[in-house]
Amino acid sequence: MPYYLGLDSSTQSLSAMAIDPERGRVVLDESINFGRDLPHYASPHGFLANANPNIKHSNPLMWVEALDLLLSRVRATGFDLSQVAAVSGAGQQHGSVYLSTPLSAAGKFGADRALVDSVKPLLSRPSAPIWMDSSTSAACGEIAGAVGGDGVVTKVTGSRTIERFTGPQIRKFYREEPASYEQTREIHLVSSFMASLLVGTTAPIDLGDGAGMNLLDLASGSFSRELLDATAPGLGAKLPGPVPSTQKVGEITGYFIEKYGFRAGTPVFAFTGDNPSSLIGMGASAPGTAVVSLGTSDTVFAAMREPRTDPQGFGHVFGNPAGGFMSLICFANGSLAREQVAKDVGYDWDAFTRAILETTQPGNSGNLLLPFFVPEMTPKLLAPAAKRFGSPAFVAGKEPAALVRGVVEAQALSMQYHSRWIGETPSLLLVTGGASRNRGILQVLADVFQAEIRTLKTGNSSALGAALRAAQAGGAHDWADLYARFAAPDPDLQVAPAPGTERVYDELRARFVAELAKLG
Ligand code: ADP
Ligand code: XUL
Repeated sequence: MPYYLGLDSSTQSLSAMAIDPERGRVVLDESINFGRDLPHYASPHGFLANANPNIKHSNPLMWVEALDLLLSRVRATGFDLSQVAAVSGAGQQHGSVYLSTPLSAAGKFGADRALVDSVKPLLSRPSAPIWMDSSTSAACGEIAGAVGGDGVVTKVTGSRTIERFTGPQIRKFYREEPASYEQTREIHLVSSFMASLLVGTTAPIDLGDGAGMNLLDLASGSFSRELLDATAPGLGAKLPGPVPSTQKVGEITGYFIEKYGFRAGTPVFAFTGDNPSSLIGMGASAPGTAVVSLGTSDTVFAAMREPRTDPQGFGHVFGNPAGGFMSLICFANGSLAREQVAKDVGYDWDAFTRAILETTQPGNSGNLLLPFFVPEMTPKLLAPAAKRFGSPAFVAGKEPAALVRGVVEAQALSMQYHSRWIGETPSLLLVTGGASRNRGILQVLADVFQAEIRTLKTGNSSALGAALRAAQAGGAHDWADLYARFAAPDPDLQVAPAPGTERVYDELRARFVAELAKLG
């Protein structure tokens, strides 16, 4: 005792993890899968179907209902929430929630009814655009144009204007639904929205996640007046924050005390983005360690030694919750692309792994695939481009094992090629996310990056990072101590590059890059 609780509101699930720092133990690890546990939201992968592949929205009420369901499950396990000394959390980045009544003016959530019934009347927009959305190119152009170009946006915010980032998403809403925008009094990121629910009032956006909005001036740590004006009228008044990631944003509200047994006065610390939270959960908040996260999206990130931006325009600078900044590059074709190939060839994950480790060889006998099954942000492709090159049988889609290796090799090549700007040539890569338990994928990463691969025992580094942040901010534990107890690499899992693979992937990389260039 005491325990520290971290919540992670990700694309496909909401998780709760609690730690006991004194004993160095994870004492709670529960999850709600939106598709499986809340099927009435018709979001098998956490987002709503849309005929336009560039539009990806979720119903924010699904996240609200998931919070009630998660906490009732936690209670049902017998876990005593009154032992929780502090809470923090994380959310999928960039997504935005629009409210006609600020949470600070909404009144108390009644414990006599479901949270979702109290929140529903507050929304000014029924759906929330999420990070997978790529429908805002016009808004990006307008914002960049108004402030003197993407060079200026990059200098101020660490990223050029990016379709999935919150500013362009807000501008699109303002342009297409001006009356609803006018009615909107408060706009949240997923992270600050979830924190607001817990404290029953408006919780501010933190600097870690706020940096993914195309609105934050990294140098001053405040929203840029020029970018606010270029995005939508009156926007500054609708955005709470930004605040440092270590800030207390309130105390747990009566609803959760009455319903689930939290202790009155439990502090809640700012929620951040899932990637900044993972940086902490991987024990990687000091420069020198690169992390690959294989979740719904694949990301590569590292704490920054010095300010730098991606000359190709795909990478980003976010706030490091432990102070300073982190670099990140994100790939939309992550787990869902791997799942698509597995489904197409009829393999489960075991067969998928065997296809890589037993049936095929590094370099895939010269077969090469472009892994863009859905619109991609790195490189920017608004239309899918899953092309195959190599033997006639492979091109015809008739070599199941080679297709499996093909998608994983191409994703690893793309990650490595597009993360060169980060300036770390890692000899050690820490890997996390749902797919990090797959030995086949880890071996390909080791071979392509020519780096040793380690994972942590805890697969959900974003939820763990949230629990560690609660412990650091709420319990005066220091990072080094927490990392030693919770973020040490799994001693049983260590994957090294196979001999001879460097040359194989130098050749394949050259072909991959040449095919990418042809996509324009
Ligand atoms: P997110 O946090 O973005 O919701 P997770 O990190 O929880 O995502 O990862 C979920 C994904 O992990 C699933 O979509 C699934 O494709 C993938 N996954 C789970 N187990 C395996 C496995 N053994 N091999 C490869 N991928 C896996
Ligand atoms: C990062 C990004 C995704 C989301 C979802 O820029 O868009 O990684 O945070 O996990």
